[in-house]
Amino acid sequence: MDDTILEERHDGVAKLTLNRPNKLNSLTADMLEALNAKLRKVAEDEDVRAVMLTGAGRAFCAGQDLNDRSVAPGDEPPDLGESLERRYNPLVRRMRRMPKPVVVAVNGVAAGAGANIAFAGDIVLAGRSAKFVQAFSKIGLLPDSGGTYSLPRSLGLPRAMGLAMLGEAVTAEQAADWGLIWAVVDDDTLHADSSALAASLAAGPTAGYAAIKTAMNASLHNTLDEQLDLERDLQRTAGRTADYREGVAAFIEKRPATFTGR
Ligand code: T3D
Repeated sequence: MDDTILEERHDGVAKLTLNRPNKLNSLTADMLEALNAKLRKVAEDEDVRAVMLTGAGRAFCAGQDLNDRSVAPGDEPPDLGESLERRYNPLVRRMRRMPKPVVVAVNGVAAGAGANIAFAGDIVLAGRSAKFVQAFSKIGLLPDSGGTYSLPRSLGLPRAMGLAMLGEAVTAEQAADWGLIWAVVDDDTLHADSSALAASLAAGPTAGYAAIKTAMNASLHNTLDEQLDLERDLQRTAGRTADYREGVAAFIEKRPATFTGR
């Protein structure tokens, strides 16, 4: 049985754990396919109202497993474009388009695609000892898994370019200061804090969160007029949900809302 991606369920949360700790959870083709399959399943499962992604051991993820990329002299090099097209790009699209919140708990180093997969989460918490490395330039590559999309937008071009070219590690504190992640917490409490956050999101207005994701992600390339139109359309749909009705009723009755995700 393949156990490189562990799945647990609690409180409406599907927790997925990258599980190859002795190789810093670096990603093989099988692992990426297993992760894609699990994300596809949880996206469709109405009992899952939030997703949490983390790593086992001392790392979150060291990116592509480079043992699978070593080429003997004279051999054909691997087609990295195909690897991205078939496995990494679908993964990033699935996270960004997942119609429910994705919490990423970065428990240690996140390097190469591992860093950019973390940044594809909606809310990223990192343990104080975690670090982020755009390791690609060290092996002659450019940031992938959405890195060249998300980094300039989060950081501006000068910092994005510096990280991509220099491949220097960014500490968790610096990542939070620079706006790459939501927050830093103590290593000891990362798991509990991330699980509690994911559980609280899973008890929230799921359809509203999906609309927030759609609007926020679209804003990165839309004009103001396009964005205003999109907000109008999404708000029309949100205004017809049971959760909106419940949220308003709870406010008026001065009680906590009980959201069902519908
Ligand atoms: O190829 C495609 O399909 C295209 C897509 C590409 C996406 C990418 O992600 S390309 C970038 C690949 N990742 C890297 O270049 C990062 C390589 N790793 C590192 O730079 C360092 O390991 C870290 C900065 C992540 C951590 O450093 P450190 O000193 O804490 O640990 P370490 O000693 O280097 O690694 C511990 C073990 O994990 C070691 O194995 P060993 O010697 O104990 O048996 C090391 O070889 C292994 N490991 C770490 N990263 C990878 C890896 N094994 C395979 N692939 C890795 N990426």
